[in-house]
Amino acid sequence: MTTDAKILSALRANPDGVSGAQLAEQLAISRAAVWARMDELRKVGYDIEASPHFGYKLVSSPDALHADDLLARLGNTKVVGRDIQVFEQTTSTNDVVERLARDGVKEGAVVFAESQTKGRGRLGRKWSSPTHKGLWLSVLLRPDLRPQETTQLTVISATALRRAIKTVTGLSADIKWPNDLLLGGKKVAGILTEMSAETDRVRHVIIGIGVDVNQDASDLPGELRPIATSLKMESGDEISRAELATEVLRELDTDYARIGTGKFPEVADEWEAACVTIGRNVTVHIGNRKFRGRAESLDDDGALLVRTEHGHLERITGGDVILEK
Ligand code: BT5
Repeated sequence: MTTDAKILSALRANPDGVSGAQLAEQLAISRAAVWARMDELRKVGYDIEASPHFGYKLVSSPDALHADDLLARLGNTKVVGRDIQVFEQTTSTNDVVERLARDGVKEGAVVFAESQTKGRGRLGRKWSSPTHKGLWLSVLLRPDLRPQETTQLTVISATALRRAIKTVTGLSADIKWPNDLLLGGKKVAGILTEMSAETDRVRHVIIGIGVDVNQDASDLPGELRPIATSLKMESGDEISRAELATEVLRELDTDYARIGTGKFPEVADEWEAACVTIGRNVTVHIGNRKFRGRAESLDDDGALLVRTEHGHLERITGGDVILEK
């Protein structure tokens, strides 16, 4: 953890205040250095009171995402969030993480951007990423999985994201296979899983997560208004993006560990219970191919099993699954 992350951690652990002397001792730096760091933190929007009596006290945190703050809030995780970077703007956080992956960075690295100029969905679609309104992040993983098992990672991302949203807002999102979270039938989050693999071995996987957090209806592009929503629009409250971001990473770390210890079936059960696709009649589009059927369940790799009109069981790992009315 950086010095700033340690300071923010200590301030959060001591809501009534912590003395400069105590902080200096804990961090093995001088009291003047503590004072200088507090000044820097104030410049990026932290409201920190200083009194001779109570020492330093954190009054409020800015809405902007700040890597040190996220690290401090997250504390120790097994893998996800070992390293966090925040960019004010980037093309796509998945591109940034792709470069980290090629540079050999360890799994668990996370990149957030306050806005993306080329945020993308699957199949080259655009992802709207307005500044400071949502969470736009990507996570680098190097799982011990075969390429065909990586759908498991989209599944765990959806369950992790769903729990994080529930904890922070109280809202229960529905999951639509494979990568959408819906509130009131409208999309509030999407997941883009990109993989680099050899024939039978995954090199790395990038999980891109987009969550619409504090948009008002007027922040949504016209074409998205009928189909998208935000946590603020659904709950009526402005949501702390830093708190949600921390919770998402913590839950993802938990579910990633569940995969590593052979507990994917447990996650799959949780996913199925929240899924609006299972048990529904669907139309499946894969490239130029289109067929109808009934979504039955997830298999052990996380693929969707669809019983076609002709009675065959099809295993779906990509494409679009449209729910019929
Ligand atoms: C997805 O694709 O849902 C995956 C979205 C992943 C976005 C994250 S943000 C961080 C990381 N960096 C990236 O560049 N991407 C990831 P898909 O299922 O193909 O859905 C795309 C469709 O969702 C679009 O065609 C629109 O109809 C709709 N859409 C676009 N922006 C949206 C938004 N902000 N909220 C809800 N729906 C949106």
